[in-house]
Amino acid sequence: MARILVTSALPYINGIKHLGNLVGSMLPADVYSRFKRARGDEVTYICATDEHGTPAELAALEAGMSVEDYCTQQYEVQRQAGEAFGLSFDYFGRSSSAANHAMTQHLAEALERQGLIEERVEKQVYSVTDQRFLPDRYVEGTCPHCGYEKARGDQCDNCGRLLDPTDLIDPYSTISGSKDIEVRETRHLYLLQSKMQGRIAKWVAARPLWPSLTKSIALKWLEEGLRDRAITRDLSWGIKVTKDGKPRPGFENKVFYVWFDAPIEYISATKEWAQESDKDWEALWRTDKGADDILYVQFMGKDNVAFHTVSFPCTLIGSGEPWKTVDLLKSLNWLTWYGGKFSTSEGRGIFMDQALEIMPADTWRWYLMSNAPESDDTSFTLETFAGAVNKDLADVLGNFVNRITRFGSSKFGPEVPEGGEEGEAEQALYKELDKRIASYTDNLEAMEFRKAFADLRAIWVAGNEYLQVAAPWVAFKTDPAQAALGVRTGLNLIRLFAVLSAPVIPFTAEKMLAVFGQSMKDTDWPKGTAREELSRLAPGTKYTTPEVLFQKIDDDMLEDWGEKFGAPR
Ligand code: B3M
Ligand code: ZN
Repeated sequence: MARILVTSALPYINGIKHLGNLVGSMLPADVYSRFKRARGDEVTYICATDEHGTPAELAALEAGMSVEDYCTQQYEVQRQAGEAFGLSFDYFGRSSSAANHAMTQHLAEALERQGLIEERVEKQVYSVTDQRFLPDRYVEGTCPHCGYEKARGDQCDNCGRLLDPTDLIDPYSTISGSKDIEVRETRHLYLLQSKMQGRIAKWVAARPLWPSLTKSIALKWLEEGLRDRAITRDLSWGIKVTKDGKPRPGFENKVFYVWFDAPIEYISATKEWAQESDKDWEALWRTDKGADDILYVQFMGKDNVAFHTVSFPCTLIGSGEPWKTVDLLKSLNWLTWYGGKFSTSEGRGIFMDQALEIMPADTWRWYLMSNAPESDDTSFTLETFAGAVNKDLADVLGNFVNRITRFGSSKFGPEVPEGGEEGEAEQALYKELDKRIASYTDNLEAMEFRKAFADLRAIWVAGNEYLQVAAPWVAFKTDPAQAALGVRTGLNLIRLFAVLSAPVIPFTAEKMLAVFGQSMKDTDWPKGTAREELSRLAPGTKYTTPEVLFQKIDDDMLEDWGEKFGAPR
């Protein structure tokens, strides 16, 4: 039994997440956690909302709420959406928690003791009208290179050149549109990442298990050379800056940068979870307290990889304390909305709450994971979603369950029937399943989700093909014992399908197991041969006939949804 710590990138607080966010981090982390738990490993899956930074302040302003109240409300919205999607967090915390304040201040002070923090004065754009310093992306103006009028403070989207906000001609605040902006001096804490170059390079080189997308992003940053970065900001909402546990002089109106405190919340949330459930958080995070044999796995979208392969490790390793760092890092590409961008700020795409209003969680989970944006970006369309639901779930899996339970109970009563002799049809089934289950398990282990779920689909198909050949409805007329074997094998397949499918469609898996009065709690991942797995339900086991598992999506529904979500045609 392995001990595994799983974290998924913290969803930002400014509104409910869309399907692209979901498949980019939380959903694959959940599937992996469920798979590992089913195999008997001790998994702790931690997540939280990421609550600091300018976007949170602006979202609260727009909602006409205090930022505290806004975050509390949105936390609850996200927590509920996660639960409705079956995300099996052991703990879902908040980066604004007292625990995270304390841990963030602790780590910053530890870094300072290691000589890795320096106060520096820098110039920054200040909006007099908005009464705030403007992060680069909130300043726009005319590009000095190409004349594009909506160039952002960090980059011109027209000519692609990197910019400094002070390069812009006629700059204005994107918050208010005001041109009443000036450059002011401000003092910040800098984390001296340049001094960490050698240590981080060595640490990255010692992570052989990282997939190529992850590794290439980390190496690119190392090649460019690590740069010192400001870890404080001029904002009021956030974690106060301290020195020796007291407010740091000159930093009274400043807080830590959101990207400094957010990953630290992985630790703080674990600590909160441990306090509530009487567990040992240090055994998960401190290598001097037992965390050296933890497998730590992170999940995130590709835009977050640099922060997790360079910045956060700088914090942990630079502190000089024995923190556990990530072993495996699964990064995902983008899910696009018909080839374009899902967008929270522009409300484009389908959001977690809306998704569940129209179809059950398992249908989305199946579609998203079997089409996970792994090697490339993947385009979401309602049509491909309908295809996955109608073909894979309704025709292949749902229909199988329905057909066999109905036929079996009508001919043999509500118990697994006995009799019949194994022949070629069963042998062929065992052979195919042995191969596929091994491959499926390996692919889940390797977090190759698309491949894994292609295997799972093939496993369901193999069951259907077996029924086609065994044809108990034909055999029944001449050889009821042979028909009983077909039904018994079919019923056992339902149980096996449920166990194998539970990581991705947990709600349906429970319904399938309930047919036999079982639940995921009483089962474990197949260890034996397919033949052994398919004799687990002994003759005489009672069973029921479930409701239709998956409703199909028809053209009218597609049309409605297309309009509702503004799908491009
Ligand atoms: N909140 C993801 C984002 O908003 C960010 C992840 C933090 S993980 C520590 O893009
Ligand atoms: Zn330009």
